[in-house]
Amino acid sequence: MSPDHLSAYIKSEALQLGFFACGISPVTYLKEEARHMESWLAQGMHGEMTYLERNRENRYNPALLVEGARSVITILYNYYPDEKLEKEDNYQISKYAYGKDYHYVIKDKLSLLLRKIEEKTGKRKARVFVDSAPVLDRAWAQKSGLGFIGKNTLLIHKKGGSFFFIGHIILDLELADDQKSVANACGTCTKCIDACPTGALKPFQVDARKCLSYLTIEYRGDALPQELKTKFNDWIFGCDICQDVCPWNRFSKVHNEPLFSLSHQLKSMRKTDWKKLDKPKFKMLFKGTAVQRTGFKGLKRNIDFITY
Ligand code: B12
Repeated sequence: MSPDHLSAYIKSEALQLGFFACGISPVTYLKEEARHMESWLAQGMHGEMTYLERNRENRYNPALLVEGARSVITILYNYYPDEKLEKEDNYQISKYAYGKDYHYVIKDKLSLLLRKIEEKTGKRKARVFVDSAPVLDRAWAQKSGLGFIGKNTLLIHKKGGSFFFIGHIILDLELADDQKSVANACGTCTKCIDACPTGALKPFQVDARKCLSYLTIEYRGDALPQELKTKFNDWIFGCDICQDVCPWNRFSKVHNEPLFSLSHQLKSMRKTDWKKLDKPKFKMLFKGTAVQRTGFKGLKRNIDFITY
């Protein structure tokens, strides 16, 4: 099968599996992105996410992650929900964490896609990646023509918005790549920057130390910064503000993954319930979800911080 036919086959199988979009890029060294990441790290903008300091060369060069790597296949998986948490008398959790943990859901699907590829090409040297690996997910999505990097630093698809997860298969297969790149389409809009309650955003740059997503999920300290106490806007896990205000998200479409749907128990929670949250209830509500990353102790810290 020629690289062109194989690429067309891979993309149609990816859409069959429910992915919103699929793009392909040849493995290259991410020189520009490396420069930006080095300066971002040097300014300490990653806060306590020291894992971002490790494996830097792997992050900039996928050929170090998979022997003989030739192509990066990138998928977008939609998580925009039909039902959202009630805003009235309630605390907020990011839409990406409503249902089951996306790392497992997407890894399973990418493994299925890899099997489909190997049915055509025989066994490959290949690995699947979603979020937690030393791979610059948005950079490969952009290089594969799947969208542009917005001023909120997220990958924005012009027909679908930004409520997507990004995943990859990096493999030793020469493929026809998507030569097209999508030009930035933020124009003069600064809605995300203006709406961020903590001023964490500058055009194309997040100071993670001020980002509510970082503070509610990644920051492990016992005490959250007092000066930001009134800025949490009821967010207790993650934050969607810079996406909710983005005009490109008027194109968001409801996802097709039942595992990402809100449970009725979570839907029925209100502020009094959150204040009374105990470990057994936490387990019942969040087993197998991304909220496990902050754990009961972390979520309780976030709730107490904005409640008392
Ligand atoms: C660390 C991290 C965070 C950190 C830091 C965020 C950040 N922007 O870096 C925190 C905890 C704050 C965070 C928050 C969120 N995250 Co996060 N995060 C990551 C992670 C693990 C690494 C990102 C990274 O490498 N950052 C390094 C810095 C340097 O990146 P950067 O400042 O954006 O700059 C990059 C580019 O913009 C580019 N760049 C910057 N300036 C310029 C200028 C030029 C000229 C060029 C060419 C390039 C360039 O180069 C840099 C390197 O790629 C990725 C997964 C992955 N492995 O990539 C997920 C990831 C980016 N997050 C994701 C999500 C969903 C979120 C949240 C929406 C979750 C939530 N609702 O709470 C928020 C959004 C906040 C925001 N506006 O970014 C998704 C984004 C999907 C998408 N559509 O883009 C990802 C891709 C995970 C996934 N696989 O789906 N996240």
